[in-house]
Amino acid sequence: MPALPLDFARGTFTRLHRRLLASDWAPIGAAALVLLASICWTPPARADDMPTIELLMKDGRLHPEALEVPANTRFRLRVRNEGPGAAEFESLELRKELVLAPGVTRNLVFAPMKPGSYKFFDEFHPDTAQGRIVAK
Ligand SMILES: [Cu+2]
Repeated sequence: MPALPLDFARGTFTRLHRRLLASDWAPIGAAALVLLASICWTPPARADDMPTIELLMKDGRLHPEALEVPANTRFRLRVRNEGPGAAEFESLELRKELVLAPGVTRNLVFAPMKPGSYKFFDEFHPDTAQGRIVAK
């Protein structure tokens, strides 16, 4: 789950930012912010170069059921759950899972994959929602 630590770092950065600017420690805060920014700010530029693949989950259905992705390339899967209930993207072979409340969109970043077909499913609707990621 490479996206989570980054989001956490950004959130911490934002909170520190607000607190420091509101205090008497503003000059020291500014210096600390520059330091923090240099630590926290590097990864997003790289992250935004990633190809993004879209998956829609809706009431036990996957659209599309076969996701074509570039092989040997880090990519982002953007999953949207249109509901009405919760959905869970799960792939045992890729060791990924992501729970989505109705109406929610979340991202998952995948490490480069060898060419091949990898199964995934909606754990809340395993009878109807069976898909695969095809890396080419
Ligand atoms: Cu699960």
